[in-house]
Amino acid sequence: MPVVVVAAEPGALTVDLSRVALIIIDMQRDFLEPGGFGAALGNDVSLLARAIAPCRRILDAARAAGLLVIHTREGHRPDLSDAPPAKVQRGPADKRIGTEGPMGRILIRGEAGHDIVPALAPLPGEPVLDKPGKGAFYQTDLDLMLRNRNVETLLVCGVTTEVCVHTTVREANDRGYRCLVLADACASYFPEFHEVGLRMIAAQGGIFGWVSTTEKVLPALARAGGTGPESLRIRDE
Ligand code: TIU
Repeated sequence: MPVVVVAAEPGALTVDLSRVALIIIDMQRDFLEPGGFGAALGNDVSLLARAIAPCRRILDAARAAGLLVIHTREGHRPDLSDAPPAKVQRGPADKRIGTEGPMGRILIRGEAGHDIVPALAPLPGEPVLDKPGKGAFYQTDLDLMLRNRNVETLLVCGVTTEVCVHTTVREANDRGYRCLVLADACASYFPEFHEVGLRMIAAQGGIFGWVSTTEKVLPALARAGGTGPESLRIRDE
């Protein structure tokens, strides 16, 4: 697999494509469609739709390049035994985690709302990681999966930028992974939080990681198949 250089903030990042994984955070109906957890929190869920097409483009490219693709879902066991009371006991009583909504029980594994949106449905063999918290490392085997495959760089996309994406990037950064966050493939219910969240990642010399776009990363991934621009290649291994 080639080593490529990707344009990013705060500076270009050299990426060994043999050690990259794509992680798509929580692109679930519960966050993106009316009647789910995002809506129960009082949000305009339509704001997240803009991330679907860029996520799909990077997903297709990652699959074509043979990268490890990991999908995450935030949610809880039907008996709520893994849901902290402090998380459940928020908001109006009829719109809390575990209550019935139009897509089934809110944020509960196995319910329709917990599913990943059809455009980004995982393929057989792609790990789907169920997480009880905002961060994808908390109480999951993600770190083990990445270390077993010698992953050093994470391409990160999904929702929401300042909540589950940010928490995951912070967790990954502390564990020694290099995170390359794809701005257009992330979204927030609060556009200003999206913008500031991304700036927080790249500020101070990249205090949490790097920020780029699908447009900049796609040609680099194409190098894995030998078709991307030669100018992006540092060396083939
Ligand atoms: N509320 C909000 O912005 N996000 C979440 O609750 N979870 C995720 O970000 N996935």
